[in-house]
Amino acid sequence: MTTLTQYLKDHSSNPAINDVITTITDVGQTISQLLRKGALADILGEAGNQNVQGEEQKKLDVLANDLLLDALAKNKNCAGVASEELDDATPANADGSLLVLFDPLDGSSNIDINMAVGTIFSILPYQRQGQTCNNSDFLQAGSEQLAAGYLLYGTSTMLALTIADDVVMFSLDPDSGDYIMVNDEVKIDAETSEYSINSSNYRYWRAPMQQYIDELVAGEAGVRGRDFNTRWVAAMVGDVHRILCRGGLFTYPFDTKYAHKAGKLRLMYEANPMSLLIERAGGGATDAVNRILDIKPTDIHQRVPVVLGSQNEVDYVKQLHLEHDET
Ligand code: AFP
Repeated sequence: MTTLTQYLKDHSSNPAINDVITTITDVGQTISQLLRKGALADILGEAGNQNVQGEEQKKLDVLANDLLLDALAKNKNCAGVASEELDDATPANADGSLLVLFDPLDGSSNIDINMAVGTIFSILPYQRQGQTCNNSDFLQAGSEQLAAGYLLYGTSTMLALTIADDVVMFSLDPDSGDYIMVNDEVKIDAETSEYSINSSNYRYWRAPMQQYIDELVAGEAGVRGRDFNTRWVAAMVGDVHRILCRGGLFTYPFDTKYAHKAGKLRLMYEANPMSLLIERAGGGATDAVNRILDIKPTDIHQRVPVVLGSQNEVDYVKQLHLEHDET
């Protein structure tokens, strides 16, 4: 039985990364306990204010954010934090070598209906040790990430993590508080017949994405020659977890629903960490055409269209977009 602590000792040569991951997963245990209490802990419902995204914050959004922020501010290896819930980056310890970005509670619209939610985190190098960090220090491409992962607060609490070339999964033992390894080499099949998309946005998609979904819906009678199945958790962390477990394609594509948004998902603390996990598990992750991990960010809250999962489907979506754009 391998614990997270043992795994980090055996597979990570950077004690600072081990320390920060331990801080994040310790807070994850507290968030998991709070979620288990649910309505009994008076933590459900709206917090009564909006975040930088203009989204109504849930009480647990704020609580999870504050728990992570407080814990990381005390971690000497953390130079600063960027959160979905905060307008700007928060400096921590100037001598720290790491920057941490997170979505403290992804899928928070699921909280009040007792559905899966999660914490997504990304760890970047801090290049200006000794100086107070600012937003621009975080604007590094996803390929620069030193580690990434998520905690999924589902029927059990699970951790997916990549610190080297592979992806591993742990399950939290609520009795001991240990994260116990349950998968030491997560791999995604290139082929799949399962996809995730919020189809109510169909009329806002670009033509090649409409064509792609039309072909999946046509199933065996259409050009794809086989039937497909859909799943939509409405929490990226739940859809990505399913894909890491059994393959599939997840997309929140470019849409014209809100003119000023390229898509709904955020690059720095949703798309980048999830793309690193998916690629290292053998899948693909693009904005429909370009590799997400290559995108040079311009803002810590910028949004990006996302197509990720089983490689053959990610490639086919890219092919349809390139063919359409060539006509
Ligand atoms: P919330 O955190 O506001 O619930 O949004 C979750 C999310 O960013 C992502 O996790 C989901 O995949 C996606 O939004 C769901 O979006 P729709 O509510 O438009 O389906």
